[in-house]
Amino acid sequence: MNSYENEARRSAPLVGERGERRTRGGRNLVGFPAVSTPTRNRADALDFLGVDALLSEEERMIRDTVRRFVRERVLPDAGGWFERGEFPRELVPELGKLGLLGMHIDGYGCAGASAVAYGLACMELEAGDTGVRSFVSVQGSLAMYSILRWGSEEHKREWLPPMAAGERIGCFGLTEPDSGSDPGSMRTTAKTSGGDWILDGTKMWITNGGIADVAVVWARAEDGIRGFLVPAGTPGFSARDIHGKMSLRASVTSELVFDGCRVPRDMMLPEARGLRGPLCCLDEARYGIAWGAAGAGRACYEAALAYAKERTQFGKPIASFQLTQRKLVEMLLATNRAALLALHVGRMKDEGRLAPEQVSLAKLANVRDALEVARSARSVLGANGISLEYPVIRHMNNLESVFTYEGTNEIHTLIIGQAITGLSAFQ
Ligand code: TGC
Ligand code: FAD
Repeated sequence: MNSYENEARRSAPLVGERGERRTRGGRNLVGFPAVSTPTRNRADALDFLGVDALLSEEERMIRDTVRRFVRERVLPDAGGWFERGEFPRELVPELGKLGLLGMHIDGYGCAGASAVAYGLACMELEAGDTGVRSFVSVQGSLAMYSILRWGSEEHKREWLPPMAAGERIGCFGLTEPDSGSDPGSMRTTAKTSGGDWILDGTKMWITNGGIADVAVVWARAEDGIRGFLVPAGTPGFSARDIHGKMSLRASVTSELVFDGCRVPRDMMLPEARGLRGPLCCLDEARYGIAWGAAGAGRACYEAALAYAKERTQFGKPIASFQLTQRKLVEMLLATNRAALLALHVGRMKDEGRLAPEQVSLAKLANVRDALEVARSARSVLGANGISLEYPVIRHMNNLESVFTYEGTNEIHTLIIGQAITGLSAFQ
């Protein structure tokens, strides 16, 4: 805040919160009856549409707690983790302590927060780094939610409390080398043998795979697609981390191999039948991603705005050039739209009226917008835009993965297309 703004705040008693003139005893200072003459409201560059005011006090408190955690524990090291291709495993128990793992699950040691509160947490985490939000999404919305939704009571009691505390890590194996957008074509099989299940096949691009204590694995059984819990160390199950990634570098991504992997009969998730099993879990994670992407976009906009005001060329701050202002305003439009959309679908989810195709719209729109914001912010930073000294190139590269995982841009377009036309492009 500059000294002029400081002074304006100090003399505020005569001006109400909404900008209306305050009077003393119903009369103005020269003794005439009070006439309300509203002053001009002003938008805040960092919360232009005042979305903050749409949150409850409790929601703001949760958001601020996660924001502080990100400022203290994520931002100082995020560039280094990305450069070294390192997932900050030491953060896992801290995420558990904050109640962010399985945050919107009720019971079993989980925080039982609202969908909006969970969304706000995803937004703040991804404003730090997509890898941290991805960890939280996979742990809570994919692995833990699969167990909650489709597991037996014993599965829930055994796995959910330690996963909520960050003492155990989960992963979610749906994608295969030849089966990505079309998981219905999966080749991993589950066959019964002597009262056990035998799993054979390969899962690819699995977040947390190499560090997971338990894998939720989707496989084709005689009666269709079923889900299984496979603890790390089970004979016939191995994980190999994927290297050479130029995106999501602060995240473990692995290949899971099942070679005659024998698991006891009761390790099947009894309630999941067919492709609906994994797809219901994807709805949960896609919802969090819509919020997360809004956070990544916001971080890029804020970095670009600050840089443009500081950086001088041709004797002026680059923020004064019309072409730069246009970029900043386009970023502002996108980030405000994203925050409003995320909050809107969050409220719908809390009211129990959010449809999967609406989640697709939010994921598609917010990730696409965040990627555009990141690319534009990168150009505002010039050469510094490619340096890990600034967060922008990291977010930009990370968002390329977010654009692809949990349903690509094209798949969500076709899901929405099917919803509005009644015609499937897939079959
Ligand atoms: P289709 O015939 O349409 O549906 C099969 C059954 O599933 C039901 N269903 C859904 N249920 C809940 N939520 C949804 N979103 C659902 N979509 C479909 C459907 O009602 C049906 O049920 P039933 O009981 O009648 O059998 O299936 P399809 O084979 O035509 O495929 C549809 C398609 C293409 C939309 C789907 O396969 C799809 O979404 N593909 C994208 C795959 C994907 O998103 N993979 C993500 C893997 S996990 C990941 O990326 C984690 S990233 C890490 C991180 O999050 O950080
Ligand atoms: P493909 O399906 O081969 O698609 C290639 C291109 O073809 C895309 O542009 C796609 O949109 C397009 N395409 C495909 N079908 C159509 C169509 N019908 N019409 C038009 N265009 C089409 N998976 C998991 O199961 N668990 C995880 O934890 C996980 N984590 C991941 C982490 C990272 C960092 C990444 C990058 C991926 C992860 N995935 C995970 C996998 C992810 O879900 C898949 O990459 C994604 O579903 C797309 O599959 P694919 O890469 O095989 O691409």
